[in-house]
Amino acid sequence: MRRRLFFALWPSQEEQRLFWSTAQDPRLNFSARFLAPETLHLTLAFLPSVEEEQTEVLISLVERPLLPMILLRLDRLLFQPSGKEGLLWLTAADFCPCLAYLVESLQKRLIRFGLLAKEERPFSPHITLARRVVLPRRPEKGRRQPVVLRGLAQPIDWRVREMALVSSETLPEGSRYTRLASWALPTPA
Ligand code: 2AM
Repeated sequence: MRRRLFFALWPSQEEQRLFWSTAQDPRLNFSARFLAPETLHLTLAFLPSVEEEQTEVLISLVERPLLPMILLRLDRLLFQPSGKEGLLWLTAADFCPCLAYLVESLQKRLIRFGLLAKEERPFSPHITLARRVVLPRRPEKGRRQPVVLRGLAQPIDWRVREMALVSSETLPEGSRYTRLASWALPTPA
């Protein structure tokens, strides 16, 4: 059986609630399908079709000493166009190079072991907070361009503690995520 898997940075429950709350702002006047707080995460690598037997190989590819310390300052809500609607992303003006390092080293290993085709989309770190977002007014010009909806009055410093390998199933009520493995990231002493 084939499964849809992904590697992600996984927040604690408190962090998930904090991320979720950034979008609960009455000034953000749009229609959307908000995701449940306990599903929020930052995807590092997406593997759309993996044979179940390959899961152990995938887990063994991650070597704990290669995991960097990661601190992310999340500071903005972005509308990311997607077809006729869009996505609401919690993201940042700048990301620590440690994140690109982690993604590149993961991708290299996944490609080397034939588990990932060459990644076509440039990595654009984000936490999706809502799907099917329809803005009341969307600029005609540059309809495919992302729009910064607002900066956070108080940026969130996310000291990432966990990376996970997660399976994703699509159900009528939304995606169901199951963590198959997780790794602790180093944190300052
Ligand atoms: P998203 O948050 O940007 O939608 C499980 O579906 C996770 O994998 C989601 O976080 C989703 O990212 C990501 N994902 C789904 N389809 C993808 C694709 N084609 N390429 C990269 N990431 C994808």
